[in-house]
Amino acid sequence: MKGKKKKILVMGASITGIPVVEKLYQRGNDIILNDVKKIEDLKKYIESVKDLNINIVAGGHPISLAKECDYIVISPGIPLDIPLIKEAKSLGKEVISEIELAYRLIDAEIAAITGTNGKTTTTTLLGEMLNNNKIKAFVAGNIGSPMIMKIDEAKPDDIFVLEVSSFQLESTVCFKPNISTILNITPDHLNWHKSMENYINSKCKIFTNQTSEDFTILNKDDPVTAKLKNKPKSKVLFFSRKELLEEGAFIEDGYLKVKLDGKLTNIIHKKDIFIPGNHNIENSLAASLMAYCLGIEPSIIKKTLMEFRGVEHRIEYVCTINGVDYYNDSKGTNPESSTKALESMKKPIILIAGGYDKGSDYEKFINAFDGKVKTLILIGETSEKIECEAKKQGFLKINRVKDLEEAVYKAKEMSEPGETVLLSPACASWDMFKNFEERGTAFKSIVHGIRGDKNACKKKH
Ligand code: UMA
Repeated sequence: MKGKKKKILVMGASITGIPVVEKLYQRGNDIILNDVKKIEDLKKYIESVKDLNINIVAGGHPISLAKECDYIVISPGIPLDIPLIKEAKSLGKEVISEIELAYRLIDAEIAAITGTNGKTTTTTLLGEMLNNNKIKAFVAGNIGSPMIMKIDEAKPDDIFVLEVSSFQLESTVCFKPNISTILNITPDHLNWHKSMENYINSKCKIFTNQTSEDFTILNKDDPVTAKLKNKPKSKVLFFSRKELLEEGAFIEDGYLKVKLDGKLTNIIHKKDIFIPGNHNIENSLAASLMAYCLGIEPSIIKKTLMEFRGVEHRIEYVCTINGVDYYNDSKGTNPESSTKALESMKKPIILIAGGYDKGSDYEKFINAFDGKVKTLILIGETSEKIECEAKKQGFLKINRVKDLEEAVYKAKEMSEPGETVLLSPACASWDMFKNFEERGTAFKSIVHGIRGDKNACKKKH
């Protein structure tokens, strides 16, 4: 791949596809860039490659492209069962994801994190721990900035800290992190993967190529990941919030501790971890164990856990207006993630939920309202489905509104001092927004608009 010029089909002309085109073109390859959207709808992204001598095929995925290329680099959101991909595979052409391509082009170490929930927080946290220890960490992947963008900057002593999704893992071949973590696996993206088994298998690809020199970290409290112990060929370590472990990371007498090679190390008392909620204790356990395995000083791990303020769009405090706290949890894109957001809130909640239908089940999510949710405001495609489930469980304080703006104004009208307005949709954003970032940013801007002054919000942190 490094030497000879190839004809490469890059599928998807967006966040992933464009830097892939740039890197492969710089290396002297012939590129076909293909996207289902019409050329006029791709303007924003293709601007940076419009002057390159590449072939852009827009408006569909013609099957004939399979014959023309040597191999395909596919963006994560493109299904593998479309005719063009099937044809390429039947012709023996490789179809690889961008993380696979980037992996083949670097020498640096990789710490990779997957899981249904907590990926972004754990990835960011680990990146901070490394950088605070003066190790150059490139934080990339599903978090929003593709790994391929950083490959030319990375030196062999640097580390990539990658958030990887099941979509990205599905099309890996040789991808081998030095340390991998699966935080948890609960039903998500089932309309894409078709079955829970396929979803679990995609996640497991994170450790498929690891060897006895590598580490795999798994959550002992998660029934799915707890059972994966004997699958990796690498050294498996567990973390647990609920059990004391012979080896790994756990909580004892309120302290987050790491035990490795018989040595027990106290990291921090859990009350000193800044980010709230039990799910963040789990994220902190995973990040601390990964950092410890990578040789980071316990004092640096502790300092980072005390100072880390969390990730944008993930239970992000926005401001307080008339005694009501506003939180943006737009990253709550499935019921489990939003359930965790509900659990971490202390005050009565006016909840804004609903969005794109990924085929999720909302029973446990509604069950987690547990007297804490005062009113539910619903938007998007899943409104009816969530309303039905809520009513089934006897929760009747429901308002269905047309969009996010109306939802925020309704929430303002219905809230009282001492309460919290929480956007945590339990659904993807794709029915009304480009992505969860756009949804979260829109929420914050509407909330700021309520005050009439962006800067008037009293910052808590
Ligand atoms: N496209 C086609 N044919 C299709 C489907 C899409 O041509 O059948 C085109 C679209 O027209 C568009 C392009 O593909 O131009 C979009 O590609 P993409 O959907 O792979 O998205 P990117 O913009 O490249 O962003 C992707 C991830 N998106 C998805 O996995 C859906 C981003 O994760 C990620 O941050 C980015 O790469 C960088 O790695 C987002 C996400 O929602 C945040 N991820 C899911 C999640 O976290 O649950 C997995």
